[in-house]
Amino acid sequence: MENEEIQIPTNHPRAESLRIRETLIRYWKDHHIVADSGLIAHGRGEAFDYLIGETTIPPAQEATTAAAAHLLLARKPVISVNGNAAALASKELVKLSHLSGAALEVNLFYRTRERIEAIGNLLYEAGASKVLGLGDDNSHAIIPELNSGRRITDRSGIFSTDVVLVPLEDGDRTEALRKLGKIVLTIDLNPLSRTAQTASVTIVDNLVRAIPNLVSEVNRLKSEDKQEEKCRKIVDRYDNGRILADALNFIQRRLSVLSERAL
Ligand code: PTJ
Repeated sequence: MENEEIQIPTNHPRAESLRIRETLIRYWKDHHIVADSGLIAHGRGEAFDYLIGETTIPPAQEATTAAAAHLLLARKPVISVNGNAAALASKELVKLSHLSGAALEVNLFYRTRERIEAIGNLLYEAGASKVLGLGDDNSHAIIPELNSGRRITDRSGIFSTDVVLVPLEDGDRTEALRKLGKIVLTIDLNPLSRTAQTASVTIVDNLVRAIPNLVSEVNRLKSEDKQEEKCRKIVDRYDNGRILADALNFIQRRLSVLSERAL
């Protein structure tokens, strides 16, 4: 967590969760970075975070390793940044971009010029050397079959990439990107969402834990001997259907234990 000013009592049992909420509200109200619906989307995410125990579960760790391997194997990786991701993890996203060589591109569902510029500025303040998606019509390329603002991509970024990380996504774009033959990596606390179900790699975890974990995994894999061979093995072995089943089974088992305790 970063950029926070609001005073939350440190001994409050939900202090961290409240801090995250306050950060999102501030980036919605004061900076116009988070969309109105971004607050609602966060609430849905929080509910699923409760179900997994607000911790990184083993299937998320495995998916994180696979996502890191994909980023390192990619010809031209891109990290797609929306309002919630920028508000919650701008510095970590920039770190991930520098470490993995992935470009940062602002790409919004609720697209306005004001939000695009505000998110671009936030990423530059966080240390980005280049941010795509801020340009004029000449740099745009349209993803077919999409109606939301997300269809407008940067020709040299998401449109031409082989691997794209799309945290907190809507299902339509994930499907459209997969149809274009791209490897789609996502971070989504809801293992039942269309995004989670259609992505190539789904990290069922909170973005605030998942991005720092991705940074660590990219760092670790980069320091390994025979990095390419190891990354190739990781992605070849990876099965996203099994990871989603494992995440759902984790929730099921946890709820069983909790319901027995409640008796
Ligand atoms: O900034 P914009 O204009 O691109 O809009 C961004 C939102 C998030 C509003 C837009 O993409 C949207 O409406 O997304 P959805 O369809 O509500 O999906 C968001 C998904 O992210 C849901 O499945 C949530 O459970 C999940 N989610 C929410 N907060 C987090 C999260 N997953 C991981 N970490 C979170 N902090």
